[in-house]
Amino acid sequence: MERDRLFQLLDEFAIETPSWGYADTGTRFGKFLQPAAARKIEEKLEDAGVVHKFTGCCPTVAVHVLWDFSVGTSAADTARLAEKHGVRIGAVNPNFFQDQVYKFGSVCSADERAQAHAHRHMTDSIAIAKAVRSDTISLWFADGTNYPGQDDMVARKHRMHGALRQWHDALPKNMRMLVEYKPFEPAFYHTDVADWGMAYVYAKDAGEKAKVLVDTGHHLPGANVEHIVAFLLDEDMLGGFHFNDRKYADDDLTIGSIDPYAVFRIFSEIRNAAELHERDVSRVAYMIDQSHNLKPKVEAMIQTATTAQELYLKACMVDREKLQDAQARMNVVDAETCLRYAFFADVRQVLAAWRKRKNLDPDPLKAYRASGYEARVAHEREERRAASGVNASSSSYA
Ligand code: RM4
Ligand code: MN
Ligand code: MN
Repeated sequence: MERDRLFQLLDEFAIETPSWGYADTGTRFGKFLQPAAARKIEEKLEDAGVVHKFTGCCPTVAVHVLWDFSVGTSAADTARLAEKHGVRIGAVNPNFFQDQVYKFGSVCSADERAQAHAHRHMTDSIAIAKAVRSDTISLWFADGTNYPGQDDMVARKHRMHGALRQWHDALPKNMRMLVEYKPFEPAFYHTDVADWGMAYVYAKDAGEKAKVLVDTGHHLPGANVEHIVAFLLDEDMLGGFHFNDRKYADDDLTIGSIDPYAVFRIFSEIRNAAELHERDVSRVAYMIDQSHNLKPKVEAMIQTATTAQELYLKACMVDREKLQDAQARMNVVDAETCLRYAFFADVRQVLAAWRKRKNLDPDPLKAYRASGYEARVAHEREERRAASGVNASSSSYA
């Protein structure tokens, strides 16, 4: 493929970073704190701005309503703050899992107080999305049960349908809602939106502004995620991604760290849909949902963005004509070789040239390290915390 075309595809490829990826996170066994980690939305946006400054491909930041907004602070001010740091607010993620009232679920719970609480939170979240001029509400439910017989799965399904229909109709015209699925955790017997098929049915039933969100870590082992992606794209039901990698469960590791070929195959199906099946893939939201427990946060995010670019670029380089020809001849080895050839191509030169053209350093991670940002904010943030009397260990999840 010609260099100009590859540059254009890179120009169009944006990946959204999550505010919670800049914060101290951990596992249920504990959390290791980093002096430079962001604790407040101001700091998260500052970090996100730095990631975009060095990579040029992370212009938006996903926010979590409960962790990033508080009563009394104006969401519009938060949007202005983002702009000050050179980024915009992207997907708005309501929180239907942390409040005590959600012990047995949110909209699927038989407890009407939990349902009402979830409805109020969704109304607030839509208002926040409007105020920050976001066009995406991203829904994930921890709803489910832990034991057989605990609740009626069908009654819960009906409750979910009702809520999603109502919310869909409450969305402004240009806003869409993404329905994320997950087969396990925190519910361990059944999850109310367990897989892509259920998410599809709920979204389809709710209306045309609802689409499916594929979190790459939310599948049972062995699932063919690129097939799911190709299928949803062809049905015009793929809303976007939460990218992360995993070895065992919902590990939230860095994209491509365990299996880069799997990410490449996902991107390859997207290019296939665009190039051979005339699908409009421009509204597919590429978002990151990772938890950088051990890595320095900003470094991890730069590594994430550049890895995503590399794998996307490789997928763009698949010779689709050759591939179609091999498929028509039913030559399995030639067809597979087309994918392998692109996957193993060295794209570093092309990426370096694209970055130069955009006045970016060809090596974003090296340039970031040379900037001394981490040491500077570690110092500033520790001082600020000490001055305000906030103890490092008292910070919440994000
Ligand atoms: C879930 C899911 C959601 C994320 C929460 C914190 O497993 O991936 O997208 O917001 O975790
Ligand atoms: Mn997710
Ligand atoms: Mn997850």
